[in-house]
Amino acid sequence: MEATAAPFSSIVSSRQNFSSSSSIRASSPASLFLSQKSIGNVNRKFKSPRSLSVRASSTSDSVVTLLDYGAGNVRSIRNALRHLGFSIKDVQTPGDILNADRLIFPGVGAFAPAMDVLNRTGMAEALCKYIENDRPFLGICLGLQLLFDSSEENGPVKGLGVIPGIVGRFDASAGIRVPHIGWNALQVGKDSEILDDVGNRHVYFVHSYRAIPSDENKDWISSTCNYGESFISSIRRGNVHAVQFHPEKSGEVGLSVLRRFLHPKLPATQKPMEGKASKLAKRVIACLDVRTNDKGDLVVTKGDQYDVREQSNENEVRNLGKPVDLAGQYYKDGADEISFLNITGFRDFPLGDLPMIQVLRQTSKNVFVPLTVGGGIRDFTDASGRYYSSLEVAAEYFRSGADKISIGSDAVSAAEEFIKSGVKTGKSSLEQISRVYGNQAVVVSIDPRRVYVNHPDDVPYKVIRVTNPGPNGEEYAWYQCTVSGGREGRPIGAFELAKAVEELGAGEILLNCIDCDGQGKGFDIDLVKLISDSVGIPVIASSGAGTPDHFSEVFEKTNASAALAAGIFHRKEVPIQSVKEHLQEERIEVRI
Ligand code: 1PR
Repeated sequence: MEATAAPFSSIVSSRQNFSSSSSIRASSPASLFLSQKSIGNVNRKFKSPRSLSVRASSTSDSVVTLLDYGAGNVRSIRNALRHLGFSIKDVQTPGDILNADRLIFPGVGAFAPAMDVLNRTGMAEALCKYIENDRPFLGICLGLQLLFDSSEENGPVKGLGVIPGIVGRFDASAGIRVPHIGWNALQVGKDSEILDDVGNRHVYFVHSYRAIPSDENKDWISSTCNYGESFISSIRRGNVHAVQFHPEKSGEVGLSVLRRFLHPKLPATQKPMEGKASKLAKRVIACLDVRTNDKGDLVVTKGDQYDVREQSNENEVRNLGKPVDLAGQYYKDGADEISFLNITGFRDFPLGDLPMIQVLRQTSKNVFVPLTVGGGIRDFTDASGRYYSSLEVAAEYFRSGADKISIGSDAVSAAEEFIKSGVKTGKSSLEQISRVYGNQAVVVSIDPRRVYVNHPDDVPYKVIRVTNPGPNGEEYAWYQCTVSGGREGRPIGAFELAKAVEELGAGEILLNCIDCDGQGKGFDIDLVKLISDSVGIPVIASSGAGTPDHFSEVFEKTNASAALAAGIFHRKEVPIQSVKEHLQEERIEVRI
């Protein structure tokens, strides 16, 4: 049976609660997790871990204890555990840690606030004791990093000190994009057991910080991964495991990692496969543009150059299926990621009638790859005068199963303001959300339109020489950003916007192109090259895919990290697997 008591996160993150807007507005990362007031309450509730002894395993084999301190999306791990037939007991006191039969710690958010919560609540001490006693433990992502001596993330900040070493940031000057987002294969070293089914299959990473192998920690290392350098992707000593990747987001192979942790005696189905060095795989993303049609149903739609209405007398919104069903299908078909864009979010407040929240909750029950949601993320005051911060909107999306949120129109305003003033106010939705949830959780969606010019000096924006001249033989163009679903052009180019949002904290760019959208003639290579060469964060090429060749073209000619398509998948013209197979034939690394 599922524990009925509220999780630890609901005690410590009551400030994140949807009804407490004012407290969130003023929050810093640490204070978001634990206000002074709530620290007092929490501490009063906890007994000292010293007073508790570790008891022998006695509870049901189908219960797993989860340490959730409320900093992000742990819905996915909950869903994965339920999917595997386990029920969850949430940690509420340090004693719950010490008494756990198996403990999963899916660390999310930043190192410093996480350590702050663990130290203040007595959880740090209980965790160390639990691990010292070689009790079954699985740390995930930050749950691995916190085991080390310290981290440079907003630090140095002291960690739990279980494993020797310092967690540092990936070095972007080595020519890699930071954050490390995507699918990599592992080099599996010593017998790790939980990685027995992984072999050379890819698993999903999303992080900017990593621990480096050294003589001091080599006995702990069970696998490494290569991203510009070799870093620690998993550790194992006795019953203590931790992984830098996200098993709950790594599809079937990730579920097998969890299954093996939960059933340690599971016989090996085959000789454990050896991993091999790999490059970060290029991602293939399925995008679902979602809106309510004229009958009031939430549908997946798809436009031609952003016009989503049929060219019939009725002029209705094109209906290509149901969001949850299609997302489930694309997961089974091998999509590396799924994006939901609430395309009328700019006029309908996303938390107004919660349709996207329901879509996320339902989808995340059965889809174990990353989910991004966008549309309407901004500060908002409703008709009754109630103010909602964009942070609240994002928090609700993360709680409902999103791994990343995507900001469109509001990021354009933030970039315009930043370019004009040269000052980072820290108040834009982009800045606030990336500060609290990390920049890897924030995508900026750009909706540019090509504007041809005769001469590079014709406009004060970045102009490029285009491969195909304009209608009047123009050899140059700039890419004008738009807002409100392409309805309004703004005085800022895609190049200027991309540079500005990277500085403001975006972790990734979703680069659409209105001219190419729905045309099936290929991505705008000029645009994708311009932007992916200009920023150090991953760029997702979007708009125009019509054949598998278009995917290999964009990966061969530009530095895009991922390519996204909608129409060809919705209309079943090209299966996702055909795209993957084609990329493999072209020797482009993908997750199969
Ligand atoms: O501005 O923060 O509310 O976000 C609104 C979001 O909705 C933005 O991400 C914006 O791109 C998206 N959006 C708004 N209107 C439309 C529309 O189509 N009328 N969809 C829209 C944009 C573009 C792609 C599309 C690709 C691939 N969709 O995401 O899926 O172009 O299509 P294809 O493969 O069929 O060519 P905010």
